[in-house]
Amino acid sequence: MIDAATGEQIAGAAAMIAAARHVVVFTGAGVSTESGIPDFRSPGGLWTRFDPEEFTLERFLASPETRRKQWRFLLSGDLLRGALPNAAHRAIARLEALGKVHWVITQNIDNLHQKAGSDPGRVLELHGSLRWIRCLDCGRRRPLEEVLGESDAPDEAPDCAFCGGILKPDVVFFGESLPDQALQEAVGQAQRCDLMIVIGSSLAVYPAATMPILAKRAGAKLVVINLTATPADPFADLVIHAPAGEVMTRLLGEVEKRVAPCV
Ligand code: CNA
Repeated sequence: MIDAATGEQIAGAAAMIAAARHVVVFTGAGVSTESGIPDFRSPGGLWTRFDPEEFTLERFLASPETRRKQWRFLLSGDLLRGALPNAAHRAIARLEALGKVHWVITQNIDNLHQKAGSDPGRVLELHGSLRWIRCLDCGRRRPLEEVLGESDAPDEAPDCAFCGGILKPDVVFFGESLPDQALQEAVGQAQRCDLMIVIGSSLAVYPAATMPILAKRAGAKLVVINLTATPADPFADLVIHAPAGEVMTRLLGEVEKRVAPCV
């Protein structure tokens, strides 16, 4: 339930969106928890169940056993593949349709912004996407579903059908660089926007977490919507500590009143 004070904060955020000319949304795992995908750092999050040390490129390459473990983790129980967008993803897509969100920069690998209707050409995936698989030997990039469709044992870290090389989910592991093009574009958008809205990120993972700092330094206003405190709270213009789905639904309603008034 949104209390009166939070309702006022949301109305304030809506006024900022209505007044802004170039709005960038920056999302993290917290925007997808309401779709049933655990985040990393909340209680019960993925790091309480898996060891982050396992998810380095070095470990992935080290042995078939660690590769199998990582494939199982990424595909476990259709956790990410079967997930559906929630109210927050849908509200972001609707704000885009209203011309009030221009780009989405996401750390997520779950494809839920695109599934909710955000223009795929305007979603920058800083940590890659689980819907793609890349061969580390021949470099071919293919849809996950296609690769899984060819495999008798989808949990078993399949080899490349073309060259027999090692297949890796096209997501950024610890120790890997971020995709250059997405990172450059994200930096450009962060510096160009006049309003950045952070939704569901602890802002603990770098360099992605520099985006709000870059935006603020370039003169943008900053809104943070997150369940818990973040390092950006002290310099944000508005901070809302409440669930993303409820906040974004209410926020969308408030923006619609301002930019598309009933006649
Ligand atoms: P994180 O560090 O786990 O932080 C998530 C934040 O979201 C926390 O501060 C929570 O308090 C907050 N949060 C959780 N639920 C909600 C909610 N319903 N409403 C509002 N806030 C909420 O995750 P970050 O994204 O900051 O860290 C970056 C990592 C997480 C990236 O490398 C991602 O690839 C990675 N990740 C992605 C997914 C996904 O694709 N859905 C899932 C888990 C982890």
